Amino acid sequence: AAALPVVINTWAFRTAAETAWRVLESGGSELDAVERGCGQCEIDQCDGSVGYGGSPDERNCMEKIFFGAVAGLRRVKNAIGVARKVIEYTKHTLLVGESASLFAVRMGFPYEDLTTQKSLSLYSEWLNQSCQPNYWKNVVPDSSKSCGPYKRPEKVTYKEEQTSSQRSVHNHDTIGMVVIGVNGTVASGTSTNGAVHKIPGRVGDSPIAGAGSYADSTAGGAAATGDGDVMMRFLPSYQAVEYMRMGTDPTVACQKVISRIKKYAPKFFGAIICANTTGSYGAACNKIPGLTQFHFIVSSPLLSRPTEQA
Ligand code: SD4
Repeated sequence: AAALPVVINTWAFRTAAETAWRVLESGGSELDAVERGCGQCEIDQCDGSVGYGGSPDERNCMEKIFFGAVAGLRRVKNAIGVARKVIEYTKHTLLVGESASLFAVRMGFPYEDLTTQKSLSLYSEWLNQSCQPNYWKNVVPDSSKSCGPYKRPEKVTYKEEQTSSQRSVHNHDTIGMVVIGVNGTVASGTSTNGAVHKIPGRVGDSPIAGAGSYADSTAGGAAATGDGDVMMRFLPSYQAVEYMRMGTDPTVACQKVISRIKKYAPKFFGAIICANTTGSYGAACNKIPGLTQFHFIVSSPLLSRPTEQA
């Protein structure tokens, strides 16, 4: 379908889609729509894992060649709002960690505890499952010992790197959104808590330009979700936009991006959405057990209300 404007977002995050659409209807810019749409997910804690009360976080926000992102932001809820301030008030692209939080505070965002009952119980459940290697590589935990979180066991034996994703496919913790305005202006953004039980310091794909999302008003926009540790090596959002620039149909562009990653990581968990400046859109995912269908939401004048597709 091609009619403008178009709002497309990852997963069945309906309130985000509706918020972004309302922003456009009331005369807001494409970037406003992305910021408020993704921001709605931060408020709603979409799927229990975007926004506060999840594991540490990362996000981004971009328009044309403007890009602003924060990663490893702590104790600030509205990360995509902070990313927007990076665009508006700085010449930088990416701020990280406690210093990013400090920047947020200087911009007037509240600095607060983001822990919730849910995040506490997620954490204590995980603590009780002894010796989970999680994101460590080449480590087989010694089952006779309790490893505790983030501790590389003293006694290690080596094994092949896991090719399958360690992430649960039910762990949809990223909203990615692409907005194409009536005049073809493109904006995109993401917000996520990243990977659950990650090694502190980990930054995923979401706040990285061209990985988590990409937007270019001369071609289109794209946003990715899934195993960022694998996906960010391929800059999938940039690749999808470049395919569309060459005239590739958005669905085919998404499929090509996914199959390229698949060549190197056959079992990776991930999906991508994209839309071009005429309003045509597409999506693709890697079909793995547990993710046979990837849901996303499209809003356009051709659809009476935000429509979930798979
Ligand atoms: C990450 N890409 O930090 C994110 C996670 C995600 O659905 O998209 N989950 O790796």
